[in-house]
Amino acid sequence: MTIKRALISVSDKTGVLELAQTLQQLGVELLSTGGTAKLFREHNIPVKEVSDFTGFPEMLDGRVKTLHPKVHGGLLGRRDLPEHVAAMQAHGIENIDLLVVNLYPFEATVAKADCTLEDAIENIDIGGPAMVRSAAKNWNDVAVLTDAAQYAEVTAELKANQGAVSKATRFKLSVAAFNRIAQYDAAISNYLSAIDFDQTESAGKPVLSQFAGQMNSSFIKVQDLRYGENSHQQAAFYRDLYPAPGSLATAEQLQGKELSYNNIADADAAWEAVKSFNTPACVIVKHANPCGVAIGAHAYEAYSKAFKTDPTSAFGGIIAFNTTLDGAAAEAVSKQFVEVLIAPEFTPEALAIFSAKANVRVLKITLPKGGSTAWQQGRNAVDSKRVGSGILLQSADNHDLQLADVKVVTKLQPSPEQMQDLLFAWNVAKYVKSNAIVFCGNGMTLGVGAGQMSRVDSTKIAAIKAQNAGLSLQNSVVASDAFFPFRDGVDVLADAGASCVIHPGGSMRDEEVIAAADERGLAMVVTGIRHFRH
Ligand code: 93A
Repeated sequence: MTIKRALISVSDKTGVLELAQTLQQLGVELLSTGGTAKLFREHNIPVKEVSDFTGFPEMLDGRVKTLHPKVHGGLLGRRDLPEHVAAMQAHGIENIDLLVVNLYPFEATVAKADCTLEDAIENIDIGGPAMVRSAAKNWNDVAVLTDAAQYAEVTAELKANQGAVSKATRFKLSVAAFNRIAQYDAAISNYLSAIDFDQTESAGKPVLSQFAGQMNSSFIKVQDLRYGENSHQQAAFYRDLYPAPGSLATAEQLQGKELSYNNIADADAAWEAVKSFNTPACVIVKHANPCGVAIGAHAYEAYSKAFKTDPTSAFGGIIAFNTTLDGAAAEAVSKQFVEVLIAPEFTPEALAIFSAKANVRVLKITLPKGGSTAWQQGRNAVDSKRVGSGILLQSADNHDLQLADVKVVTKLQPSPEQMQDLLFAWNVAKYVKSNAIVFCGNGMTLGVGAGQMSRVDSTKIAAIKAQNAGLSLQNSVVASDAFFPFRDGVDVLADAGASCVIHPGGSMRDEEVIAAADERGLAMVVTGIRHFRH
């Protein structure tokens, strides 16, 4: 299909002059709206105003520019149906073969701190999306460009084919166009749904409520996955339209096989956990749970300690660092079977070591800048979980416990070192599925009990795992993600060798639980915060 007439109407003028010049050289007639036509004229590119084409002026502050049957007929009319051709001829409607549109910048406008409701409304494009839909529907006869990033490829195709665009390209462009419109409408719907109308009226500026509108978040497909959690399940990976800096969706894969569904889920668990530490740390994840977590002076030390927690489970694990992976750490990691390796930076030595292991998936994720709360930036503000024909939403578990927030409730006080380990254990427990019990010592996990229905069983499992790894729990510290409903949980910890425990507190039987800790010679610290994770 050779392009003879193109309509170009763009808010973002990036790259549009080059595109128009190419079209002009190919003998394409150009139609444009006010601002775009002005730009072309300034650059001596011949152009016809849409208002001259339709015989109808742009009006109502530009709200009506292209909403005209000569435009929509020219985009929608089927070239293969004699009735369409005859109707178009009867009404003087000429074909428009190429549409180039990018929309009023609604998303960028509402992202500005001083955006008023009126600004937002004025930046809702009506004519642009209408034309894009017309052209995309009629993809068999019309090509549609909705993003400057598409210009280069299509220009190359036009030049190589004497001004023609293939059917496959037209279909691809149509899909991209409908995706763009879906995103755009979702952004509008999201924003307007989040407006608290009464508060906005009284404040005189937009007041947004926390959760309203979250459901219309727009996602972009990153890739189809070979299968889901199991090989009989189909799967795909979608990312947010605007991924947060430091989030998994911003990962750059430097080498290795294609990521699987489970790889992505586990990589996210490992990355979210590791970036919550503000000293060099390593997290090894298996089946969505950390099976080894440690901090150290550098990546090598952190990894060596994390690996010791549970070498058996670490086999085939996902390993994440929050610090540069250097040659020493890479050398150590390469001795084990690893599925995915994640770090914010890699030294050339580290990359060379892994390039010899072509299957290992190596992901680079740039850490967000901005001090101690930077790790929270790359997290989703809202967590979601599908339930039968519904969805549960909640704000993400971003609580960051500080030393000043905790209270010692026993006669025994933890030493400063023990307190550091307690805070470390507490942070790890946050990333372990409930019921979570995490024994630690010297900045590393010693035994992790995860995902049990009984807290006592989680404790027993954590102790068994420490024993299997040849680690002693004598004088260890331990974190529990939720309170102890009875004293039996405390007795099991004491039997295992723990000397200090951190937990939320707040049970009906707190007195009984604290008395048990005193009786067993444990120091107990309460946080007042719970970290269930399911
Ligand atoms: O105000 S509109 O919703 N009404 C229209 O009829 C219309 N036609 C094109 N916005 C309309 N457009 C948009 O104008 C395009 O989507 C594009 O973003 C912009 C280009 O205007 P100009 O060429 O004047 O800079």
